[in-house]
Amino acid sequence: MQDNIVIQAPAVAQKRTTREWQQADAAHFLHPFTDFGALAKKGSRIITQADNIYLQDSEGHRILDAMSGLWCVNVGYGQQALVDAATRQMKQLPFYNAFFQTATPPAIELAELLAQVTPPQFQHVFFTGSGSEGNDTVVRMVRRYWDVLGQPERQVIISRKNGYHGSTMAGASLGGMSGMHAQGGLPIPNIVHIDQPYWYQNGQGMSREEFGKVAASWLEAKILEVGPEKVAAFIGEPVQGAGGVIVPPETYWPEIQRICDKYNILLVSDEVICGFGRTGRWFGCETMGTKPDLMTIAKGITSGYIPLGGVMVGNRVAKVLIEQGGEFEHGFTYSGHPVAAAVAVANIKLIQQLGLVERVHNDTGPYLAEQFASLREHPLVGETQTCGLMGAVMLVKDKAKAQPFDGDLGVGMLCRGHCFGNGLIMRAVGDRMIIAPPLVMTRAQIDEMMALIRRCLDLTLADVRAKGWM
Ligand code: PXG
Repeated sequence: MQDNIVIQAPAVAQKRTTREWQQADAAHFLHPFTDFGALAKKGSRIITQADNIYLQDSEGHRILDAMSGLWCVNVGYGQQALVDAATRQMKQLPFYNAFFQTATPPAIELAELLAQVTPPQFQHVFFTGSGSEGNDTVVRMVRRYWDVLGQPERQVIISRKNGYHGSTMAGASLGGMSGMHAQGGLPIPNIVHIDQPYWYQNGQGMSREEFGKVAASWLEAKILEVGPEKVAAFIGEPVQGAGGVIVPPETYWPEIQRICDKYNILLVSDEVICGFGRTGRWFGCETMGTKPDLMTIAKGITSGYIPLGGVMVGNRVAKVLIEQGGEFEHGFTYSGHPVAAAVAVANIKLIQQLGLVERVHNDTGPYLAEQFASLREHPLVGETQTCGLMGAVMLVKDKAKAQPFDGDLGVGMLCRGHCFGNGLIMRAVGDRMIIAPPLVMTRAQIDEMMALIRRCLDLTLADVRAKGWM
């Protein structure tokens, strides 16, 4: 006999009005990266459902989600295969841990599948619940690696200003966001930063290729400043996502790889955004031509349908930890969560079946690049960049001089407001307008998105002129 009391739980009380949702939200829900007081006064936008690349809010508005939720819904919304995988696994075994010499079939199957779709040096994975936990794991694992090898002084991890690696203590420390460092006593010790490879802002007067090499040389300078015998690893996103879709010059990453090799330093590729097809290859490091020792993964691994992250551990590190490491004293309740793993397996298989990586590489990626390049004719647009299905449009005051607007004017936020008002989700990072749409997006949907982007740029231009800012 089964003791469980079966209650027919109602779905969320969808009957409430927008105002009622907003009031309850303001009364109880502290949102991430949000000015709590300001949002409580203004009221949240309530998203109630979604399908394919479109969201719907509580007022019935249809919105084209050009940010894939938060860089994660790679297969788009409403994929039944993922829902079925979660349902089946929840019924069979909703949870068991992987701590005490146990494992569950979905986690094993996912580990095996990841070894197939990642570059060949990766045969092992350490699961976490998020990208931030993945990067905390990276910090502990690289320090442990050098410790086991008898070089405990190799503690320093070099990362980049304006990089984003998450919001835990180590993740935020690795990240180069000054606003985050200003809260909570960050960075933690032995994490140092170099400047980002942002050609449009810092490389004017040089070709992109020249600048790429100069920006990479900052890594070597930092290694020499710290002392090569103290440096454990370098970490970076192949393309900086949250920093504003900063696509580095083609010369940058090969030079970074050369420098890491020269000083025997571990290279870590944070693939939380760039992984699982975003750049038109399975992983961003393949697009950039590097061979990392570790890769952080999350987001697109489940297309955001359920939280999951991890670290792919390359043979160089895995061999040392497995053969000489003893117990690695690190892990999370949800490391290898069976339901999350089952959804990830279904998601990766769906990406394969739909040929999404190839589609982005051969078709929609190049098409988006062409469309974004055509935006450069617009009076507000200083530069555009794309990589696979991610893109950025930089709004500037004077195109000829590459002169930005005064940051306090909030031109990017103005443009974002027009996007919201016109049924398009696009993010503003300062005055850089960015997109990372679901990889299922078709050419016709790219056309639809471009028409909305053009309209919003025109509306922003009209505002900026009316205010006399340009
Ligand atoms: N690394 C990278 C490269 C990321 O983009 C993380 C790690 C952390 O992952 P979790 O799962 O812990 O959030 C991220 C997350 C934004 C934005 O505003 C970007 C992220 C998260 C929240 C907001 O673009 N990326």
